[in-house]
Amino acid sequence: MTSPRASAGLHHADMKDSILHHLVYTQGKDVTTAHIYDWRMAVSYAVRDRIVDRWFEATRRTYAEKRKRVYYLSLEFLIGRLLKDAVVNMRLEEDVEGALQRLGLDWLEIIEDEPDAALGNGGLGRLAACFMESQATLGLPAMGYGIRYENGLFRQRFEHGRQVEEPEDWLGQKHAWEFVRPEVSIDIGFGGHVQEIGGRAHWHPSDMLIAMAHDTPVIGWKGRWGNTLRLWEARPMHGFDLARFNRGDYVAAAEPEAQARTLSRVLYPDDHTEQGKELRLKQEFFHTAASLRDILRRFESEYDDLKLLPKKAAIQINDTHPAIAGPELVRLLHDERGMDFEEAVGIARATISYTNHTLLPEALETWSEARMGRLLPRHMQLIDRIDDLHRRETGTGHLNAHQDGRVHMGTLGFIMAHKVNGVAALHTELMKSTVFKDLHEAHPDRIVNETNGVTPRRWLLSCNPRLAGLITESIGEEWVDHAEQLKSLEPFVEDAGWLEKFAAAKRANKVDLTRWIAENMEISVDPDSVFDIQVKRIHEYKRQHLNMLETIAHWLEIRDNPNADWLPRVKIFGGKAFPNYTYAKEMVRLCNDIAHVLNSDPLTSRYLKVVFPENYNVSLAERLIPAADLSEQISTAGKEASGTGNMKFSLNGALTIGTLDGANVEIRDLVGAENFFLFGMTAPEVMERRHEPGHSARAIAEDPRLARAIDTIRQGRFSPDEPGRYHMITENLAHDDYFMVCSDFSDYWRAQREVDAAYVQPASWWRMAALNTARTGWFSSDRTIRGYMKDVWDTEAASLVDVAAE
Ligand code: 26V
Repeated sequence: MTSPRASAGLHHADMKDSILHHLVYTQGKDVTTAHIYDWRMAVSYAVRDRIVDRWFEATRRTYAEKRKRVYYLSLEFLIGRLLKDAVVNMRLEEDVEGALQRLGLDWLEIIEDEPDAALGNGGLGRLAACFMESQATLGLPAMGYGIRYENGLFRQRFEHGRQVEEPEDWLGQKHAWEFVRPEVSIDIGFGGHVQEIGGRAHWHPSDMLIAMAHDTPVIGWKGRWGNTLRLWEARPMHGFDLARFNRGDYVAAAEPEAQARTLSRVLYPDDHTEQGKELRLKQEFFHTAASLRDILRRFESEYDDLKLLPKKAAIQINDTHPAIAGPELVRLLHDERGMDFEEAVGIARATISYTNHTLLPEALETWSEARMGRLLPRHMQLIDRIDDLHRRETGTGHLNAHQDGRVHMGTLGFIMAHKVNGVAALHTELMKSTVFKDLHEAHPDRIVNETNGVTPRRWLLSCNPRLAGLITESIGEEWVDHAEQLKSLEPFVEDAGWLEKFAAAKRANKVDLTRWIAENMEISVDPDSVFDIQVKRIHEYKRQHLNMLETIAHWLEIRDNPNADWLPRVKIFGGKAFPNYTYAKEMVRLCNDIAHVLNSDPLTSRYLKVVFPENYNVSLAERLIPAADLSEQISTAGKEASGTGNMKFSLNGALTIGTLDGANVEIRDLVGAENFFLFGMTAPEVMERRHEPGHSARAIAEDPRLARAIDTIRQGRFSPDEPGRYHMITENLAHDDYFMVCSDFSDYWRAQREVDAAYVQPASWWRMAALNTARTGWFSSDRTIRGYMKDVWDTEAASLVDVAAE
């Protein structure tokens, strides 16, 4: 036996040797010439080496025990950086930090060298990433299928306050976590025609390309289980055309290759105006067809009875983006394997389930029958047969996926799934009463609720080590994979000494953020001010402009009375506006213009600052959320399906100012109404108010603060060189205001002043904050995944790999 000390030394030495080995033999670099990139790759490979055996073991067990597998099909996986995640879950921090110290390297610098893998737009993609981590932590045999976009979500820069988009080239460097699988190459066809021979349909596509797999291991907490994220890359069927090249036609020779590769080149921004783009439909089919073929191949290697498919595989489709899975699976079973059509539909339905993530009408995908018929002629026929069968089954005539010349992907998803779920209680109820009302009446057991969650490993343990340390010191570390145990923190909130430690952790996080803001933005903020944060995509329904109007009104009040004892606040905004969404881009610019004027106002800047860092992404979220006092969740009621940022903030001890929307409702129920700043109309009140003509004009007339804030923008106070710059926003607010910014303003203002009053009572503020942490363990994505396992997938976890035995 070695002493614990000596054994730690041994681990460091091991790790150091592995890092040096990879530096030399994998990176091909010498210590004297290595760049930070080389070191980061070497560290990643050394850590990866320690994951691979666990990962294989999990796969071997799944086969040996003939387990049902869950397949999560998603066009987006917003995974962010992976090195720290792997080190935290493998509990290798000490080894790695020790080794790096011996090598004279800085761990933080290594972590930050990794590009942020932004293969998603926002909540939906990040949810998929949290689910992958929870599935691995629970030991659920599962696989994620996505696209290996060469360019993820664009990088955002501000030029004179305006958003400029730049390509994000995360694969510009080698990706340390993936294994290429050239042997898993699947042919995918498009276009062409359908031929009937002897009563059977044969699809003869006119264009073919190849989907090639790249696998990334996803390791769960303590490395007890590992699953795979399989991302497809599009490749040409016939690469370079040598004959053309030899004829001197150089550009044309490279054409097929360029064309095919375009398919996995870009992530489509969640920009509802982008809809109807052929390339997007191609991506959706490419992703879904490759994944289903891979799933069936694996299934057929283990079983020879296709009827067993629903017992051995659960296919979850993340929003409608992979909803073509229904007809495609029917095609594979019926056309290609000769199964009876109705039986094929039954098997497909029993295997597939669909998650809806939005009820915004403009975000519900539809494709024109012409486009769908041209690109996927056989699927178009199958969709009509599926509609026909569904009509006979339900005795209805109006629930078709193919309607009015378009294919409605939400309806298709619904009728080809055995379960359809919403992502928060309110959202699920709204699904039943609005968009899916008729379908719900025809299938009253199909819609279920699975409230979203977030992984506490990344969103507390890893991003907030100070708070995580205090929690573990107080209640032990079991909360990390049993987050409901955070409840045992409740008695501590009565202990003044403990609350001081809680407050100290938050303060230290705020000091870190203060330093980051100073270094990166040259803005100095006071860490004793209220850190008030709204980070999410920029969208009218999320109402960043409501926050901005309140900021302006508050600023004007301070100016009226600059010598009063104002509580200092820092308003932090973060988020991207989608490239063609003009209104959202105007919101970005307005926010930057406001920041410019307020931050340089000598009368007020001590009390109020606005900070809007560029390029909000997962890594920036990890930095901001632990430092928040106040979380802004202020969407128009009924519009935010769930939100997941809201959960991350509460878990990290921020109080929420929010509407009764999405999961805010459940957060408030759990943390207690007295620990939540509620304001605004409810979803039914919003629907009613919309019918009242002139609602916004009336709200403005009734609240002089609001009127003055809007006037201040209108007069060009934030755009003196171009007073009419924000015409679009001010006119919209005054005359239309679909999202009820004006109607909710007065109540929002009231709630904000309640925040001020609460913050100056530190003992009760920190008690409220700590209760937020103690009572939001339920929002762990482990709980969400258990819900899907029971209500949707009908699966059980495998026995976890016994790490201690190794
Ligand atoms: C729609 C489209 C349509 C055009 C092409 C690209 C694209 C990409 C994504 C989307 C769907 C957006 C739906 C979405 O992201 N919903 C969010 O899902 C979160 C996770 O459930 C939830 O917390 C948010 O409230 C919800 O807005």
